[in-house]
Amino acid sequence: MSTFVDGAQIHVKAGNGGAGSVSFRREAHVDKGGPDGGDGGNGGDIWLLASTNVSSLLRFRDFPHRAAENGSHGAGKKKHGITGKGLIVEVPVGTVVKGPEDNVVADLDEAGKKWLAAKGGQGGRGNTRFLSNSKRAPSFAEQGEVGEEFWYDLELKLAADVAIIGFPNVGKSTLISVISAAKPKIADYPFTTLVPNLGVVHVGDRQDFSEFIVADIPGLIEGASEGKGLGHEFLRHIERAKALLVLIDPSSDAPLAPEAQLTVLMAELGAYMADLLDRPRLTVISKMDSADPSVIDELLSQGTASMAISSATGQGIRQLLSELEVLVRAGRKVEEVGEDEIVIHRPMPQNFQVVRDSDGVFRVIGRSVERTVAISSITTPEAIDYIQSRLKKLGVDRALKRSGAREGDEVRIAGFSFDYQESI
Ligand SMILES: Nc1nc2c(ncn2[C@@H]2O[C@H](COP(=O)(O)OP(=O)(O)OP(=O)(O)O)[C@@H](O)[C@H]2O)c(=O)[nH]1
Ligand SMILES: [Mg+2]
Repeated sequence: MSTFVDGAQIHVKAGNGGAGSVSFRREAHVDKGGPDGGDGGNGGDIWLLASTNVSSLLRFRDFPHRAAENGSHGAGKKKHGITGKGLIVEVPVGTVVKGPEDNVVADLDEAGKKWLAAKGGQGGRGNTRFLSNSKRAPSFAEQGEVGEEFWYDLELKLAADVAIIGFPNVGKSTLISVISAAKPKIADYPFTTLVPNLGVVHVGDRQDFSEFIVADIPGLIEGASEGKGLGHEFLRHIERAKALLVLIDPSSDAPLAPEAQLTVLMAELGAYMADLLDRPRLTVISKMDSADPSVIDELLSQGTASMAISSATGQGIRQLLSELEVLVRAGRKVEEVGEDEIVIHRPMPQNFQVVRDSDGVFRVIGRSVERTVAISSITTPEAIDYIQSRLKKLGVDRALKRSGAREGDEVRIAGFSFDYQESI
């Protein structure tokens, strides 16, 4: 519908991988059996999922942090650690995710679209994995990899699920102020509302909840479809609403009788856009506290409206919300037909990079190299040998040389610091 933009930040922390274990078999008569340290479990991933259960980014503003579980550590007897539980974070359909440079990294524009926001760290390999002909008793294992951690900006162009329609002064703004956190201007004269107000309505409890967005728009009058009153401008905001809530003023001082209000409103909607008349719709009597109960009974029994409410006393509001929820769900179902779940993976950079800091230190950045140095007992000569030969294989030596590293220069990889040696 409109240009209302909801924004929030989310912080995601995927689970760390568990550490690999250093362990040796205990066998009778053998001093030290073969290595039997199991691998650490992988950390849980965090995914964002476009879901129609949520309509706004409000929850992230209150609490932006989301974390997945860590993998557990490996153990002796080749026991592998348990994979950390991943997390699926539901976001409203239409959420755009932006990275640190304001670049769009995901556009979750269809229900069921999923995006990997933070990858869990891989579990470290246990010492069993380092067994070779030359290394019969490897005394080191890998640390688990640290899970990815990011801040993202979330943006959502809000579209109303329900548009409240009615004559000026019928109580549209009062209603939205009662069912949502919206605080529109309310006054006892027509055309108080000049621009639409959106409000997020929560139904249900924490575990089983749903949300939908309601738009309070300026009042409509006869001729609105031709531009009278606040006219056209605001009918536009009704176009994409999934359901319509029509409010009728039953009081004797209303400018038109209830049936006539309904007739005029329907005629204006139809004249503006014929298929608005096919939209799921609920017609409700407003301000029931201020009207003669017999008038209300009559309107209900003759089918002019299906229920009555009072924003002043709260009568009928709970029932109204559950009826609206049903309408919104039905409207959303129609939209979702035929959609399959689409999974988008974010490619992880596998290469490494050598950068020179202002203090002259060479830093090597990249997943594969950082993983290599993540060995638990990096102090054993054996582990250092392993790291050196592995870094050489990955081409780190050559890359450092090309970047101008000289004998004795400091090289840092993921928090470890080495002296560069030409010969390694
Ligand atoms: N007694 C009673 N008065 C109500 C109720 N709801 C709204 N009103 C009053 O009706 C008047 C108009 O309310 P608004 O909510 O501003 O009406 P609106 O439909 O948004 O009006 P416009 O923005 O001009 O189209 C205000 O004086 C409200 O206090 C109700 O349930 N009972
Ligand atoms: Mg209003």
